[in-house]
Amino acid sequence: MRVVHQTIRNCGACATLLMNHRETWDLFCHVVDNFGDIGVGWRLARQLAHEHGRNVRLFVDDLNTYRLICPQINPRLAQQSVDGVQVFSWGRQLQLEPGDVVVELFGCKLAPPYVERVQQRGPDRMRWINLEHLSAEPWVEGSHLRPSPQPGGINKLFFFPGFTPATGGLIREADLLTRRDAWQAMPAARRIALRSLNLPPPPEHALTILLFSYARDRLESWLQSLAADDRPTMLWICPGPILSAVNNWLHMELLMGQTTVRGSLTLCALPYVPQDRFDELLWAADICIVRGEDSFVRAQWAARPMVWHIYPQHDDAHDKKLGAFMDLYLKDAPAEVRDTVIPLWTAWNKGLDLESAWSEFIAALPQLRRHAHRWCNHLATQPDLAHQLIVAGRVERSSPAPLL
Ligand code: TRH
Repeated sequence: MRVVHQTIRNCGACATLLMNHRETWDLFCHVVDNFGDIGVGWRLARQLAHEHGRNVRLFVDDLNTYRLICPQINPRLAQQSVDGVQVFSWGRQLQLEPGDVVVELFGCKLAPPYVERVQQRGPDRMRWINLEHLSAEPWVEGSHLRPSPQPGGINKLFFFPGFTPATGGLIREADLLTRRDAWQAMPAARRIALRSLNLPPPPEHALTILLFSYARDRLESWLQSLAADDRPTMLWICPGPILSAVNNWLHMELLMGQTTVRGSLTLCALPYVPQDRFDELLWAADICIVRGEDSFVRAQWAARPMVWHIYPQHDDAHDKKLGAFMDLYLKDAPAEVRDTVIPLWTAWNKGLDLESAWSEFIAALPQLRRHAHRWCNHLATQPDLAHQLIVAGRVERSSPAPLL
């Protein structure tokens, strides 16, 4: 509540709006696979409720997956209040009147009776937004905020997150970078976080790596080289198929919460952790190996050297997306950064041998760290996604041409 009041004090327009009417925002999240869909939905729902004072209703079709990153969720309940957000099972949309703003995440399909009620309310009384996937491709700027006419005269607005001012930006809580800095300035915070996950304290000078990638080929030779290295490495392995790949190399089953050592390499299998704890792991690591969308964005806010394992698509569309992001990320980067990021990210994504690209990357860590900070500070000069979504939810949009 304190955050809400502070935001209200800082934003006259929001204050007027809130005094008159507390808007209800309906967010819809269909969990396709993994955690990215609910990861984005949950993060955004909390920010809209906490910082913007919206009455947020989050409809989710897979509460079991949701619970893994938010343990307060009871998958048996059709309706529950968690951290200031009303969480509904998917089917509850059939019984409820639509809110003032409806946000479909990633083009998920709403139930026809709910859509009919949206159409009945009409364009003057509500907004309908499709929050799209994140991409650094240049066409995103031209498609952001384009309306798509729907039967019943209401437009659906396409909202594209992105990395440039002409896009919808990235999710970033108002206090995120301050919290990160305060946390990193307190060695005790790191110690407590690691201890609470049963992780052994890293030896001095050890390299710490958070591994949250998709499964990939040729992981074994990389693990072998870490084990043979002079410098100790701690590998914090997130649950999922990547752990099975590590287990193949270990010839044993490392269970969640367990640790084992091979030469210079200490391998720790993490349990699922709530999103805020996940952020702390990114802040605690020297290198973040991340994937998909949300962890990829959070690693950028962590301002850490990172490797991005992009979500693989059947038609290889991900190659273009990866290239487009590297172009932006490395545009003003020093040569050592470009020359180490491109080979390692390419090798990681294509399942190639990693050893030479990895050792070059490690040799450039100080420059990579500086670059990660510069990039994070640059991104932070742009308005965050929730703020832009609020604006998109209230502005009359008649001028841009429809998106066909
Ligand atoms: O899990 P992801 O691969 O998710 C997605 C989905 O596959 C989605 O369908 C696809 O559209 C998208 O990628 C591109 O990766 P992502 O996006 O990084 O989401 C992971 C989320 O899970 C993120 O919010 C962090 C959270 N998380 C935790 O909170 N705790 C954990 O222990 C772990 C492992 C993850």
